[in-house]
Amino acid sequence: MRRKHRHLARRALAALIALSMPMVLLAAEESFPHPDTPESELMYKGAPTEVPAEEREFIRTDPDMTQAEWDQAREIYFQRCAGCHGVLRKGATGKPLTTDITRERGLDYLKVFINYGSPAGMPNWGRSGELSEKEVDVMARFLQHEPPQPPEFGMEAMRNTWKVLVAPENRPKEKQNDLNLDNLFSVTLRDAGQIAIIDGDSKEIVNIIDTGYAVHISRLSASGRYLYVIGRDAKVDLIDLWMEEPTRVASIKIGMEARSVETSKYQGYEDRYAIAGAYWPPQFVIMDGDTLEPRTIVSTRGMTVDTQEYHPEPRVAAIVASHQHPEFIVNVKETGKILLVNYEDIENLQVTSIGAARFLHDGGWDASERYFLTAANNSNMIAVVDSKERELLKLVDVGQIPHPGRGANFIDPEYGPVWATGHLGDETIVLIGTDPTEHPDNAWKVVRTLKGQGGGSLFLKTHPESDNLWVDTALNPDAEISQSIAVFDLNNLDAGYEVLPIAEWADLGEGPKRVVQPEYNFAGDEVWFSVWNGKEQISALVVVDDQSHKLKKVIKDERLVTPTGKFNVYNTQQDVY
Ligand code: DHE
Repeated sequence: MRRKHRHLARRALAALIALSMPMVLLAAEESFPHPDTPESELMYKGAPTEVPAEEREFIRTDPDMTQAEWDQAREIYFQRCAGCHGVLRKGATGKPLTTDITRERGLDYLKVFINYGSPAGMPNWGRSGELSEKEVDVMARFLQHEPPQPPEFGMEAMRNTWKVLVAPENRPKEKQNDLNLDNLFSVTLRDAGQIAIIDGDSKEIVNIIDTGYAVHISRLSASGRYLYVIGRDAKVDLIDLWMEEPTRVASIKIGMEARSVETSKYQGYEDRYAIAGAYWPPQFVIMDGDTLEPRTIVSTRGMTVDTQEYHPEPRVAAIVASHQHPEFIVNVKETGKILLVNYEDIENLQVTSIGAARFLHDGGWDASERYFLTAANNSNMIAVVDSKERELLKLVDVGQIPHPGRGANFIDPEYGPVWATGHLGDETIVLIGTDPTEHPDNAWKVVRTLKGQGGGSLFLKTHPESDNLWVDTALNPDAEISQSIAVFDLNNLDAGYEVLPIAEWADLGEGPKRVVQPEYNFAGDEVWFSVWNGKEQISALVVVDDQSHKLKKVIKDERLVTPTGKFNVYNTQQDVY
């Protein structure tokens, strides 16, 4: 058993190195026996915190490090440690590392800790060989200094980065291309800092557009004309799909690190506003939808939901646009609060704060688009918000580290309408009842638990026209599992799942070839998967026929570097999932 574990660990490690996610090295062999932190979760925290060196102003408070050591340590900290311990070291999913604690522990203790890790999930950086003896020593000294704080990023900084490349008055008055916009896909090319626009009908690449560093997600304006893309470097790009060739028409940087962007969807406000949430500084900004002109910035610093202590860097995670009120719904991760941000009068902004649970991350709507279901991932809960009544309905206990993406809505033959999530930490897929009117006994309860291929699941998807539920296991350490997909028959959930070898179908040769994020086409009769390989390796998109489960097309092109998220225009615009 232990040997198998090690073997898987080795394979996972090799795969992730190839995916150029430095932090994943924490998943080195010796750290896997840690009982409380699933391997897949350690991998998921893998992406570096990207605060460009020139934008960091550090204050050194003690003289016992040379400038070179200081620079090296802060780089290592931001790349490897900040994701768990927080930029300010006040603790997030990892423990606080403030100087009152680190100085009391002292140099030797810290060195042992960094070398050997802990059962609570701290990786064994030294033993795994990821940090040299010298680097462990530098880090142990660095941690006893006051944390260097990256600068704030207020209105002046934002405006300095804001560019309107094509003014609204110079844009087309009607669509200038023959593209079937409803079936267009925006595909994240993660390590290239680009997106690919792909025609879902012909499966041809329409064009490749440069965006931010390690692009994260795309979202659509309510009309479907404007595409918004955000990078981890907090750069937002606005793309006009009506141009002859979809082109960037505005861009802005809204901070130094970010993951989420959304647009106003309430009747009368279509395409009016965009909102982007930052990890650093902890804030969100409301912008004009057609130019990205920043209008109002709101800090998310504040008290945690449970202990009611101040948290200095609660990051903004998922944001959705309410269909019931002119509001954005903003997940604030570390404080565990869900903010309802009313955009009727952004000069006199009204923000309602709903206490949910810590570690809010991703989530989506139920099929009626009234209830927002969102993961409080390290709390192992799904929070349910009634966006009409503007209140928290329930915190539902689920499996270990739920990760729904936006989730999947369908009708369970026995329990009625449900919304489903998979988990990073275990193999389960839970179905939560979402119909308090016709099925009140099942509402906001786990009505069914399916067993999938394994942990490390990031995304699952179905479509109103489909009878299938597709579940990825992209971060499972077993290559066979991470490179394939499980598909459940929604009419016969007890039958288990079929496994399709998506990566094998792509026939790419070497590399980790993780199969990630199912996404439907407009008609709901095709499912697209990314086969996410290393930056220097060949990746692909694989299109599968939803009904027959047969391979329809492999889209292979040297420009498709590390494809991950795919966003069908219509489904994203209409919140169909
Ligand atoms: Fe994501 C969504 C944060 C790593 C692919 N990711 C999100 C959202 C957040 C988030 C807050 C929800 C946005 C919204 O709905 O408004 N992601 C983070 C991280 O903090 C984390 C763990 C580490 C990091 O440093 O970024 C992380 N994410 C990843 C990846 O490694 C993935 C698999 C590959 C990649 O491209 O980086 C990845 N995240 C995605 C995708 C979505 C996403 C594809 C959108 C899913 C959807 O269907 O909407």
